[in-house]
Amino acid sequence: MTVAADLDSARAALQMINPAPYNAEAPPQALVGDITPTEFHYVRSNFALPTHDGVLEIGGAVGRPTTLTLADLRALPVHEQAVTLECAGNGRLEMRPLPTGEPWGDYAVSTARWTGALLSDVLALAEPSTNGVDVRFEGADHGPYHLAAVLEDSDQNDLTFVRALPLAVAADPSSAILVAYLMNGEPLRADHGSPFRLIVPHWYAVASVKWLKHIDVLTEPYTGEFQTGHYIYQWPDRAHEPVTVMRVRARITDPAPGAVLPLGPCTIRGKAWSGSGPITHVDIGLTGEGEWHPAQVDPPKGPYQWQDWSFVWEDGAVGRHTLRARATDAAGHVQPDVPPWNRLGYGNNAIEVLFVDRC
Ligand SMILES: Nc1nc2c(c(=O)[nH]1)N[C@H]1C(S)=C(S)[C@@H](COP(=O)(O)O)O[C@H]1N2
Ligand SMILES: [Mo]
Repeated sequence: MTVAADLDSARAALQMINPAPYNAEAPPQALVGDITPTEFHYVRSNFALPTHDGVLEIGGAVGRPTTLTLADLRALPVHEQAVTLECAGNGRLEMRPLPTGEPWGDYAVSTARWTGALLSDVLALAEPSTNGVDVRFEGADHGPYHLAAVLEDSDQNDLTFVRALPLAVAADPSSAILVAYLMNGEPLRADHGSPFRLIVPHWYAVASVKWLKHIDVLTEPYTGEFQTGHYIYQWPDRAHEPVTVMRVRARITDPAPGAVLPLGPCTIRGKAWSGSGPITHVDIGLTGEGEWHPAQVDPPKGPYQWQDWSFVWEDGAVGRHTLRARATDAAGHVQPDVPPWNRLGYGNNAIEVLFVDRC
């Protein structure tokens, strides 16, 4: 197949929301299983697909500047884990007033099995300086970015995708950050960051830099368009904050919104996840503002992936019913009723509301 035909077939099952740069939501089937098949995994890219020369360069404040190929990464101890990635803009369309930005519904979330080397092992090869503060991760993708905030170092006509993490987080093996080269057991596809990318569990997926090209240890905190320009919660009434870990959230996967259900017991199912601890409770509301009923929450199948929950609804009468699912995580975070509005529309984890009719 040609490269273009390959791309078209990789994208066929997604709901495209922007052709260039290519952004697409997952179909509802993406949320059914533990693992999202690769062809159903959402895609979010800020620039056109780049070419990557296959070499990862590690430099900056390090004792031993290092270059690594895919073969070098494969030679390091192999780590594999399922990771739920959610775009920080997921759910933006429900915020009012509507923020600018990609018009994501609620399907910019998926879970894949990622395989790679631990970032802490990769960094150790280069011997980061003890006065390192941040680690800067640069993708191979770049181009014009008309949304650029006015930052001193930003050239709107040729920005590169760069993100940073604190060195203490990046160098800690327990952060379980991967330089991943397999997705669901296969080499990464172009849209997902081939030949290798960062996978940062628990963080909104903006941290998981695709087409990883350069890693640099910095002795000053990093500032840049995708770190301190965008991906900031610009709250109307309090200090701005960087977008970091995923906020607690549940989705109802079954029944579908607007479904017409026959009378009799009916099982409501869904997924729930949080970047700050496993999900401890999911509660179901059947009457708008009324009572909550506990759902059964399955234990996590891994530390970085969404959990299943279910609730048997015994006795819905004929007519329209409103369903709500509200998750709580181990840190005690609970989903809010109203989207936490911020100017760029990040982190909408408001309780999902849908209606079904029983007949
Ligand atoms: N190099 C690079 N990495 C990137 C991005 C990008 O535009 N360029 N987008 C980020 C954002 S905002 C998201 S949500 C995830 C999406 O990963 P996926 O396309 O594999 O689902 O990639 C992140 N990594
Ligand atoms: Mo994102």
